Amino acid sequence: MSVVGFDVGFLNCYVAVARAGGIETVANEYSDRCTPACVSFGPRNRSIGAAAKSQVVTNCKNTVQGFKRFHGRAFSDPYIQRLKSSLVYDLAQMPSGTTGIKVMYMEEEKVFSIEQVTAMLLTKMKETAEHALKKPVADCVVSVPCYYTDAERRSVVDAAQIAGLNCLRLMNETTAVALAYGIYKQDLPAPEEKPRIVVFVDIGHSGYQTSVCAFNKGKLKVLATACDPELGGKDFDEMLVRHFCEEFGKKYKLDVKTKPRALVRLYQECEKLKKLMSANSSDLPLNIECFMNDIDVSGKLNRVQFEEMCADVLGRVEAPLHNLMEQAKLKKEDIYAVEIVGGASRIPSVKERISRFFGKELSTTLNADEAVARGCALQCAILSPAFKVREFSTTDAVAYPISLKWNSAAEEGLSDCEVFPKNHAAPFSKVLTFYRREPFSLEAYYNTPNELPYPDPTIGQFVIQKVVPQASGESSKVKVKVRVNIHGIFSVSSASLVEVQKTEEGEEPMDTEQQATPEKEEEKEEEVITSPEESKTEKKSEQPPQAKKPKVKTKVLELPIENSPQWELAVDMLNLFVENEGKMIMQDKLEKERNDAKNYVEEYVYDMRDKLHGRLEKFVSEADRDILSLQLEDTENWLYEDGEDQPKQQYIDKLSVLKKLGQPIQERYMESEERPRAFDDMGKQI
Ligand code: ATP
Ligand code: K
Ligand code: MG
Repeated sequence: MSVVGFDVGFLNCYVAVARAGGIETVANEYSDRCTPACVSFGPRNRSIGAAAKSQVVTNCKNTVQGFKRFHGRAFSDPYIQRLKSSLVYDLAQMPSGTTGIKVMYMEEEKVFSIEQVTAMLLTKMKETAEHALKKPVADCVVSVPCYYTDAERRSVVDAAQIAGLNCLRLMNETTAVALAYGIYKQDLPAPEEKPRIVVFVDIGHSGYQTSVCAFNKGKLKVLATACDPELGGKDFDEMLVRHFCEEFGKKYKLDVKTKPRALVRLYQECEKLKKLMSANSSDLPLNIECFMNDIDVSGKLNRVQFEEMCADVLGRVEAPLHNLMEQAKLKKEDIYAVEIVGGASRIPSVKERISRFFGKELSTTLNADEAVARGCALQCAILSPAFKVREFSTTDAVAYPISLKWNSAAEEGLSDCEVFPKNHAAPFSKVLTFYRREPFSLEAYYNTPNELPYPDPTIGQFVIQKVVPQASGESSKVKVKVRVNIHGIFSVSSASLVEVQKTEEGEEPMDTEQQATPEKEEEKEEEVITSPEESKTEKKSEQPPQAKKPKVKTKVLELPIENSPQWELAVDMLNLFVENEGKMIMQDKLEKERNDAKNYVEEYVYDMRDKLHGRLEKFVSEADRDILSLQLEDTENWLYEDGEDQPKQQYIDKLSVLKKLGQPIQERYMESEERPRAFDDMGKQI
């Protein structure tokens, strides 16, 4: 059992693991705890993370980044269509209508679904975790923005599965931060006392999330969340890029937007400049050599100018804070602390605005980059039976109100009911009662379309099958359980038909009442009356028979449900993606081995050439040395020509030919090195 937390950021990803010593953010193969959310496709393999990021300029059309917001979206979604033209790589429509990424991979044009691309990133992060833990990793908790809708969440769960991960919980990023904050606090109010109220702000590269949580000893409850999914570090970069495009246009007559490669470099330099600006208010230079058409460009900027050009972006910082406080019906005095995380929270003017809003100093007690991953690892530890960790319960909040609508039998037309209002506790189940003679369908949807980050408010269609009337011909009572699960995903989790059976005097009763399948996780549950019309029916059909005949037995029949959530990845596609990811992992491994084999040849050539004229000189005849030298030179030339791109075995063979000549020389050298030492040892023995 593994205990791992993954923060899948828009730009930066982090992996945290639980070990005996506690929670630890672990480094990747470059000794960096940050792994760029970047995947690059090549003629022979994929590169993921830092290796991919280094190809952003050289292989720009096949290097994808900034794909976190493509989950659960139709290709026709305005967000995708708007972004499409500004991306350096291509997007394409998947057969299902969702968004795919079009690249050249293995010398062929390929379209990968967003689930596959995120799975690739997760594969890399999984390897990082496995390397740190020195064992296979499957169980994990993965972070998502708290404003993610159902379709986005399901898409990420699928991505985890494609990467061979078992996602125990999708955790809202701000909630992960809240857990990382609360679990170590020794001085939280007792359960019966007034809770401590803390605001969390996470401003990353793509999105701005805020939440307000109530803490008591051993638990936290998210009271409300408010976000701007379109506000983050990238918007500041965008302003800088726009500024320098204009400036370089005037100064050097360059149309930067026409050259993807130049544009990518400008984005990189602007991001660096923005970061420097956080620590420095004086004029800062921006220089790029050979930027376009062999021209070196330069410019400069200071913080005051930067803030001026970002005034509109900065102006959006306060709205979610207002919204948050309004939803939670809290006053600024109620707030114990405001904890901020996320890379863009380091921008001084962002901090100032948040601080001014609350009228207090901001707390930065958490690691701004790693808190999300750490919170996820903590949650994974809590969920894992293999790991002992302080009990801490986390109740999250529903981000968008969820309604159900259905065809009403009693009245003509549609009826609907809000089953989960905004900020309703989650995970949570509710049982709805219907009276029906035949199968019926429920449609779940978000009832505040204006708040949604995408145009279609549909969550999914759920058909309750095999509904039949009672033997008497009356409608059957059908209990439908709906829930928002541990990932924050809505589903119709079960349905049952209550069959009324009359038993004759003296006759053995039929089956006793069966219980609906018990929930795996401990989850709060509640009965809801679907509508006044339904409850009227309830009285009508249930009371009279019960009053007359006490000898009535009921039997509960589980009913099959046909689930069609919006943008669901079909099972056969999912399986195919799992299989393909496995193949690509294998291909990357083979390519790595091939490259390693080539590198060994190269290393051997350089190493031997040096040594033949150095410490090995005395151990080889001139004639042999000339032969080997010639061989080494030939091999070097071969490596740059025909040998540049050969199967692994070719390199192994080349190396063994060289070694056949080199090995005896090295052995003679070793022997002579060992001799005096052996002599010394003998001396000691005597
Ligand atoms: P998201 O949370 O939107 O998925 P992310 O988690 O990848 O994105 P973070 O790693 O939290 O994002 O933050 C990255 C952003 O923070 C980038 O825009 C980066 O330039 C910015 N950033 C990092 N350090 C600084 C700094 N010192 N000053 C200004 N901005 C910074
Ligand atoms: K991050
Ligand atoms: Mg983040």
